[in-house]
Amino acid sequence: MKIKLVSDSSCDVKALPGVEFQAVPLSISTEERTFYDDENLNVSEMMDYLAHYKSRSYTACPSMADWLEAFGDAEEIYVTTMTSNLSGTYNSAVTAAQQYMEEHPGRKVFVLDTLSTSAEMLMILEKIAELKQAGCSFEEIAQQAEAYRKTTRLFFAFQSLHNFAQNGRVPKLLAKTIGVLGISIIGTASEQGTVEPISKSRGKKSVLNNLMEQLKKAGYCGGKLYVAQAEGQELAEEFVKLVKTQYPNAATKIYPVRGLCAYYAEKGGLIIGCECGKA
Ligand code: X90
Repeated sequence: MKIKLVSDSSCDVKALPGVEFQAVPLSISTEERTFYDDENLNVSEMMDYLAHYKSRSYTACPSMADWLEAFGDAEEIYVTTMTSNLSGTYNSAVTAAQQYMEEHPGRKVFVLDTLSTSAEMLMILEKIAELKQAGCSFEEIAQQAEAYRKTTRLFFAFQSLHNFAQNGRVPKLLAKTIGVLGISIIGTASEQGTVEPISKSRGKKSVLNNLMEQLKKAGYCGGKLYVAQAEGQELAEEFVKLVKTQYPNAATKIYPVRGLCAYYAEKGGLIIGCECGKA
């Protein structure tokens, strides 16, 4: 049986060990250029270009055809998408899944709206891979992936919300209050899958301590913790160091974001996925 895991490119990885996997690119555009968030994208070149670009920029979700192409000829497909409350990605995946199953009776596609993205979505994908390798059935995996999603959380620390505001995904007024005086915003993915600001912090130390505090409040107590960073490697390392001093056994990982998350996280942004153990 041919099995495949598929997600949109906001998962920030290109491969998953031990399973067949494909990430479907979103795109990032200005009036002059379009960047596809695929294997060939040079993320730092895109970030430099955008930092100097003064006019409007925007993003677009994958089309139904993009999803169908990624499904290929697999018989059992597990799809994760970023939150349906900020993007059309989930809807296009569902439409593709319906068409795929109609055209190929007997094949199965499970589409999970993660109501999140990035590091939390990667943790869910890894869970699905783990369940498959443990021999779970399609129905068991669907049900357990949904249950696992409820135990994970996503937090972020961003130095700017300019691109979020420009695209109408957070209020313009909120974006104006940060980015000006070296202030960072800390926030989370809400239960509805929207951006929920928590607090503002000034200075590295205060950002890191504040983040740690929020994680603990959410029930974090040393589980898996992934940090996806947008040109914020140093800050990410300091954060993981802080986590490790309190939870030496935490399974942590730091890695660079791909294009879509780079666009929204902006320079210096951190996106943190973690197991919080609460359903
Ligand atoms: O359809 C599109 O054009 C894509 C829109 C994407 C909007 C969200 C991107 C999030 C990127 C930031 C993580 C922190 C906030 C998460 C809230 C769910 C990364």
